[in-house]
Amino acid sequence: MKLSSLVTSATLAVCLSTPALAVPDFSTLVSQANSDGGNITESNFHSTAIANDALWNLSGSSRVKFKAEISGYNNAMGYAHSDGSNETILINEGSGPGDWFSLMDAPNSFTFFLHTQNNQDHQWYSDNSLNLDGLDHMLAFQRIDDPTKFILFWDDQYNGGDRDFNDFVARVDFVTPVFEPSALALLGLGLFGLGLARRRQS
Ligand SMILES: [Ca+2]
Ligand SMILES: [Ca+2]
Ligand SMILES: [Ca+2]
Repeated sequence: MKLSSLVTSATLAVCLSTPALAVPDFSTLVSQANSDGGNITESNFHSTAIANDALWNLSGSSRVKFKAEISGYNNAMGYAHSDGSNETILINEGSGPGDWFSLMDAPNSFTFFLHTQNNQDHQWYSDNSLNLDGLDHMLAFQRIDDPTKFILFWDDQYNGGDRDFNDFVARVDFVTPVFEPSALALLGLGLFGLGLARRRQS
């Protein structure tokens, strides 16, 4: 075996054995955002990210505000239609940390999106299926005293990057995530329907 192919195999083996980077816990996310002026009170939020954060509906006077950014790229955030079209930017890292911006022009069932000014000008969506790398780029944590209020943590790098989820942090008020039944729930519903049909027949 040539040295070059040995090196290639060794590199491949190292790459394959590198474990996926762990997503930081909520405490870490909050303290990092606060080190950049985020001003987030950790105890106000549930510490586990919600499972269904792909699509959202308006609920009252929906609004967003910029919190923090720890990233080498310039990022801006807004919303898009559920298919990723009609992207509209509302906030960026230059937005005043206390300034709210209205989400009221967003359609129902919209996806949040992050525009990353890197060489490729990547667009990341809360709906993972729209992402070029198919990965999760946004975590949403719900306020304990108000289920329509959330804090969003984004990761802006293609293909996983460092998975630090502090590349853009925003608050969002008066929105509700669109419920997406899991595959298991759908299977359960199907079996339930089958059971009903059998009962009717007998
Ligand atoms: Ca970062
Ligand atoms: Ca997500
Ligand atoms: Ca990152």
